Amino acid sequence: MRSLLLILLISSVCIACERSAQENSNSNNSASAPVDNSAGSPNNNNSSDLAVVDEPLAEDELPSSGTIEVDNPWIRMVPSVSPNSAAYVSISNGTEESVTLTGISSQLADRIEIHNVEVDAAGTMSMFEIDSLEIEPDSTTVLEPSGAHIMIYGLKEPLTEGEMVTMMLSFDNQPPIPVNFSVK
Ligand SMILES: [Cu+2]
Repeated sequence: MRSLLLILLISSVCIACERSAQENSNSNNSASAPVDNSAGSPNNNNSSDLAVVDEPLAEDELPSSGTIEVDNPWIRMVPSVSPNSAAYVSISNGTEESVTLTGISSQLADRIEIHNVEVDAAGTMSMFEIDSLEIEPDSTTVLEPSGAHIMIYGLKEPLTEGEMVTMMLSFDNQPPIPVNFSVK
């Protein structure tokens, strides 16, 4: 029964994820339409220059920072009736030693766990708690929808779209890092 509930929950999270990805791409399309209409204007050239500048460096070109860095931290917006949500973030280990994420704490919720997902032979995805998540030296571990994630149980207050929520990431051999997650 418990695992059935988990499966239902992860499927609804995945469906919500796909829907929001679709909405994003739709809104991107409509936002870019006016630019297409003004083809040949100087603005058009500027935007393509910017696109080149914005292109992220390949992972192996990133300078070694010597520290732990996070990118794109966000929490999934859920309706106020939903007590649970999930959070995602990319964690880069710029140190020369392997670093292990050991936990997440916040006033936001009753319980926060690190989860991973697996797909069985029938293609059914389920999620399960893991004690920790290792990040190799000079590498980035991405927590993302349909992959490893931060599971949030028992929200103390409903989430508000656009708000920032601080959660503390703890590691085995590094000081804890406070991270501002944006609700979206
Ligand atoms: Cu989960």
